[in-house]
Amino acid sequence: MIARRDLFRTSAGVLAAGALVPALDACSKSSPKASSPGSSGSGGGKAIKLGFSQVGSESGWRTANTTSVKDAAAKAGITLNFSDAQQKQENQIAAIRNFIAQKVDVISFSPVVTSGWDAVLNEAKSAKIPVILTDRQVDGDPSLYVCLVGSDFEAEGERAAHLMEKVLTGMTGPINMAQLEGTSGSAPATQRAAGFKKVMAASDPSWKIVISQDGNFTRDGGKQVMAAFLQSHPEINALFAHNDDMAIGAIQSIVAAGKKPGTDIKIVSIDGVHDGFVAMSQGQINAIAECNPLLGPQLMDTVKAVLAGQTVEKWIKTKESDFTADQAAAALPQRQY
Ligand code: GYE
Repeated sequence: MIARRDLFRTSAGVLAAGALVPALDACSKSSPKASSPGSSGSGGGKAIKLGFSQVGSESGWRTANTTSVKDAAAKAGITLNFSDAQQKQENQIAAIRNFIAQKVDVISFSPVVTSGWDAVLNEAKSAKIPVILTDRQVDGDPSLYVCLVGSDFEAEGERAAHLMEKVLTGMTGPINMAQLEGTSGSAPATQRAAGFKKVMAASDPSWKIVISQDGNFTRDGGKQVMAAFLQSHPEINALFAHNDDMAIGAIQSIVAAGKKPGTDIKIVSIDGVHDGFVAMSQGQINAIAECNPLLGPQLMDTVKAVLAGQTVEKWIKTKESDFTADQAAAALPQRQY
């Protein structure tokens, strides 16, 4: 039996956090489908079948996450049935039903929005297939999934606000901030906004968010929404974007409006993908709160542990860092996504 501590320490040095739950609590106690630890992979035995429903391909973060999941499954000898939901909840529900019909051993998905999952998760429960959430949370019955492997988005919002405090240090006059929100109803959009607001409320009272809107985590969304913001609110001098891709889209509209991104409009975003780091090294993004998409190895470790009947943490968090523009050029060559 592998010790739990070792199990959740990945090569990236990521540590588990949160409450311990029996891995089979939600689903597979009565009929564990898995074989003993080590039955998958290069040795003998049948490979574990994992059904994975991805949100889509809206951002650089998502692309890196998809690659990480696919690579880690291959490395772990897990047979992956991968399905792309194109940012639509109905596609994810259909994919999960499909996985149930195919009798996969485990289902994992990154829920596009937080609500509306209990019915399909109950179907998985009836089929005794354990469900592991990855990346994003749901707000329904927590007994319907074993655990979540993913980031603390509220903490990311708080970290982004602290970075904004740093970036705005020394600026005089009112701060008229714009916010580009991620997909409405998604965990990262709701929680990043909440974390940011919480810190902001305790910061300089001259800060205000003058406008905030959904840019759907895409470059094009960020570009379109920022163009509209600049029309209606030419006084904007700071931007909080819920991801790098929207910040990069916004930069195009800021330039088109004859302003200098990173100077006339200070920009803080979240993720830390390659293109975000490039924009930061050019001074167009002032700071980034990292959100690590490389969840594949942790997810595969968790899949094996759950099927082996081991106890896992209810929320397996990821370790992340903060970066400001002055650190970007030096950090860029080491970035893994
Ligand atoms: O920040 C964004 C992506 O759920 C953490 O989704 C993820 C977010 C990520 O589209 O770029």
